[in-house]
Amino acid sequence: MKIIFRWFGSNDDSVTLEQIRQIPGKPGIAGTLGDIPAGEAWPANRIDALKKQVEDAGLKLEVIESVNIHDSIKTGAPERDKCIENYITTIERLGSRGVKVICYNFMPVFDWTRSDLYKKLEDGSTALSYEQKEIDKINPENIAQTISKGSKGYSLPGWEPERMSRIKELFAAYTEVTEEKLRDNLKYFLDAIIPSCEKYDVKMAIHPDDPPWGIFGLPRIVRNESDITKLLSMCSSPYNGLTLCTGCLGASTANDIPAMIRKFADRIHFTHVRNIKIHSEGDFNETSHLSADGSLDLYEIMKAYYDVGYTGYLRPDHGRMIWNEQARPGYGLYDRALGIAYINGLWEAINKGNRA
Ligand code: DNO
Repeated sequence: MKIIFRWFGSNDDSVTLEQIRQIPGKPGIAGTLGDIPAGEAWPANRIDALKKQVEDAGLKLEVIESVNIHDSIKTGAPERDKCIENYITTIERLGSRGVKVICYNFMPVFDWTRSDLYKKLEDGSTALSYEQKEIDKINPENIAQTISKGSKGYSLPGWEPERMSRIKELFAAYTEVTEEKLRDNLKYFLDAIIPSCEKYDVKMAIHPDDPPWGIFGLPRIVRNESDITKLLSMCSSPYNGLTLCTGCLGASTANDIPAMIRKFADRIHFTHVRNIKIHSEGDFNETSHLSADGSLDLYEIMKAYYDVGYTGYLRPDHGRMIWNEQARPGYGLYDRALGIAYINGLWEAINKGNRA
């Protein structure tokens, strides 16, 4: 496996490349150009500048998280063909500069959703949390304001103010989009882009819906094993793959993460490894990565990756805010660096134990 660290760029991240370089094992970077609106082609000079910046810091840029999908592609609106053409241009530009994996999602309107970005845990740290009854109280038009206000000035991935200002319009665009249509639209997108992915050796890695159940009446199609089986079989190229996010899928007790890793092994190109504490179905908060702190067994997860001979990319995911760090919710340095140290420890122990 190749360990990497998500980095939002020098204007949008409190963590620096120099800090990342000092994390044990010197992870690579999952980078992005977050200011380029979904639907536009990423300019070659911007990609070059990002790559140079990462490489000048002694790190590698082989994963992009994310190249976002324009809503017209998800709803099947007429502008989708232009947006897909631009997406292909982005794939070609990224691939010819050494990018191997693009992480993306196909969630309507919102990326991940939480009811609290700073839930106080009993040790005084804070973490992202999700309580269904709080979500049910919210008019989705206001959740955008609530979430961005709570983010202490950081723009949140998938919650960009420009998109959220069009939220009414976006909801309206999805009224006719059933799960079946959304799936057809994903297939249309994949059929169009995968030949370029194959040519430029760029693997697509879809991120599951977070949380992995329906919210606000919007359709969802990447929630569980059956959804994933459908999406992988709708386009059988290995370039149509997964970002297996343990904490995201793991929020539903019906999802057995080690079993999913074993089942989908050859199509997992990227994994987010994190832990969550489930209080009851539909209510959870994020925790440190440690198995004992949450509901997921990280040893069993890493063992499954070891057993399938995982060689893809892995990153720690959402950390808590600890030691008074001020950072983008979920994306501080300290708790994610602890996560990497722990994951490396599990991996080394599994590896050496296996040889004994
Ligand atoms: C949350 C992330 C997601 C992920 C996107 C991929 O923190 O895991 O925002 O990057 O869903 O497009």
